[in-house]
Amino acid sequence: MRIDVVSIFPAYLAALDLSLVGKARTAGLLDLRVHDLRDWTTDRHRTVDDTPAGGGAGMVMRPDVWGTALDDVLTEGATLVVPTPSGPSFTQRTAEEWATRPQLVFACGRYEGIDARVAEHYRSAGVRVEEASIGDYVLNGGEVAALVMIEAVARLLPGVLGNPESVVEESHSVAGLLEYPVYTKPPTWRDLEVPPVLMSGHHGKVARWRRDQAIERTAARRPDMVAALDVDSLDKKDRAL
Ligand code: 6GU
Repeated sequence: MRIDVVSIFPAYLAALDLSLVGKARTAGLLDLRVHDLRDWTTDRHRTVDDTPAGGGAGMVMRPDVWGTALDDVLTEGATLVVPTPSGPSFTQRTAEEWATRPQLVFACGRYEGIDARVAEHYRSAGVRVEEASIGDYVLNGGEVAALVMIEAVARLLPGVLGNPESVVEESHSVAGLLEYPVYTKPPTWRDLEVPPVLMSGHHGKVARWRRDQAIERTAARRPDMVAALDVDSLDKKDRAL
């Protein structure tokens, strides 16, 4: 898969050299290219913004600079992602869907955002344009949101995760539950014990305990997810919620 990021702060994306995403790049599983939007400016001051039409506070990113940049970066079949707090929510389902696309191009806006004609133009031209928010809070620009979305997508690419079972386990989050708590050695630490069932070697009991914990945790922390649970996904031994 190819991922391009266009930003006026390309240094924000340096973290993508690290960890799992960095390894995916080195292994040739991910072709990731970070671009400086100012490379497409033509004036002496490398201007990317201007005052908002209709007045008001802040600055808006100019469509002409974005247009020349995106014309250069988009390839056939590309998805243009515009991170914005006013977009629909980015979820694990979004990540799964985007992981199947040939190219994702992230257009990271700053200030009050990118002139709305940019998204409109590429949509009319037949490009898949996806505005997306990573949560109900406001960041200073799309870069950190792009980092979040890229990591969520990259770890789903074939061959990227060392252990594909950890993706399957998470599809418990497909079943709509939070993950159960995890433990390692030592068996006692500061008077706290690893739950004895996990030391029992009884795989059936361990699986049942983990599922109970996942349900309890979800009920306590995310009642909204319990309300949305598909009844058919529950087994007879699942506790009354
Ligand atoms: Cl995608 N961008 C910005 N600027 N703020 C956000 C966001 C995105 N998602 C949540 N807050």
